[in-house]
Amino acid sequence: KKVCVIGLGYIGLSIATLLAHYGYDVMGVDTNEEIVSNLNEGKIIIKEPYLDILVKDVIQKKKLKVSNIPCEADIFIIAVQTPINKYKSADLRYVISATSSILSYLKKGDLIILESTSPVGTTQEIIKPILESCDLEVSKDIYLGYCPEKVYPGNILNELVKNDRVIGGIDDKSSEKLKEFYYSFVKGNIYVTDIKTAEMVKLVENAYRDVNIAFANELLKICNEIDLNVWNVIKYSNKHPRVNILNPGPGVGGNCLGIDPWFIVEDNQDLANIIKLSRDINDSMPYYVFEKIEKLTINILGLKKITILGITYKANVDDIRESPIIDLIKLLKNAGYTISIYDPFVDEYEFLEKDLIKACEDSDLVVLGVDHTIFKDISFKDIKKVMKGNILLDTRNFLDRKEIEDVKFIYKLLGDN
Ligand code: SAJ
Repeated sequence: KKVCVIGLGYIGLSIATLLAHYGYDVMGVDTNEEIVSNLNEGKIIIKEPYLDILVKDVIQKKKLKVSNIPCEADIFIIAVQTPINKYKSADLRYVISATSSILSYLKKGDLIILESTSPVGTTQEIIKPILESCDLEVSKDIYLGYCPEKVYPGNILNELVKNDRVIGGIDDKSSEKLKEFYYSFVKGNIYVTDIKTAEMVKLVENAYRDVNIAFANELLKICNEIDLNVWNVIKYSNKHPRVNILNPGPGVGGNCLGIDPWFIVEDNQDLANIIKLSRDINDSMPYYVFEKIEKLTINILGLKKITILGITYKANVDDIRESPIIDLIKLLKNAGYTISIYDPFVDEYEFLEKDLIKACEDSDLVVLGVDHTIFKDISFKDIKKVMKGNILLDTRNFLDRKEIEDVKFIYKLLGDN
């Protein structure tokens, strides 16, 4: 069977590659010429474990082809981004143009799947009318469904296969076709429900995680005020069999948790209170870290240099989209701090140094922004030698306090006074 995947970001490229690996003839489509030409040469700019090896293999075997225009296929998967605009409202232009782009390639019997995380109602109210603007009728000539991805960046290829799916078809036949298709490569369970429920479930999963993290961040602020170590409070609370609080930190980033909850808020302004407040609490964290840095450096005279270790939105990925550390850097920059950054996952960014020691030269304060596993190997003794100051702020409770203090750093954990 032929599959055409529209959108070759983290999700689209991964699913296209996996399907090609499972024997489908796949056409991956992206309007970005650079992505297409790079992939055609077997080059991939996304850093995701094993993806580069698999992409090279399926491109070489010609099971995956890449182009900037779609082609005829039996199954079309739409996996483009659904960002929010400055009013926190879903920007569906990519979903709309992706759907429009396949119209002239559709034929009777085709199955169209929306995988992009979308506001409730998108498949029925936006995608269906566009598909029917050609002379094919949904449910009679072509089939339509929603199947969001639930993969975890850093472990995408594994989770694409292993995770359970909650999917919805526009009618029974569509659901049947969706189920058959996903069972051809998914090893998890596939639960079939109606489209709107499937759309809402995807939003709820990420909103749930966002609310839980906001709770942890609120606890951090409270514990700071009453001089308690929030990390211990959470650790011991989680010993209860029915309590599972996530980690506080410098804020919530990425393309999912900081965006998807707004799709619920937008459509339910009067009711979505906790969800909206949680977004605001999580968005306040970079400013909270900034204020902490101001306090820690208040007695330093003249230019103040801050070194940031890690700027991606979370550990062990290369993605800096919506990263709270990027927000922190903007605040520091506006306040006149000299900044240098060390993040081996990132190839290019203002203030980025390729060498850790160089990044720390003459620095007054080092901030651990992201808990990349490789940061465990850093020699803080070497860093200390080249620094002007001696303060280290750990925003993730990742480093070993004793080890850091042994080399004469003042170790501050986010939440400490
Ligand atoms: N974070 C915390 N504290 C925590 C966990 C995370 O502050 O305890 C922060 C991270 O540092 C990061 C942000 O939250 O900035 C988001 O990270 P994440 O670990 O929640 O995961 P994502 O955004 O990479 O992936 C999420 C996952 N959703 C859920 O687990 C419910 C993934 O399964 C989804 O497929 C993905 O969103 C998506 O594409 O929607």
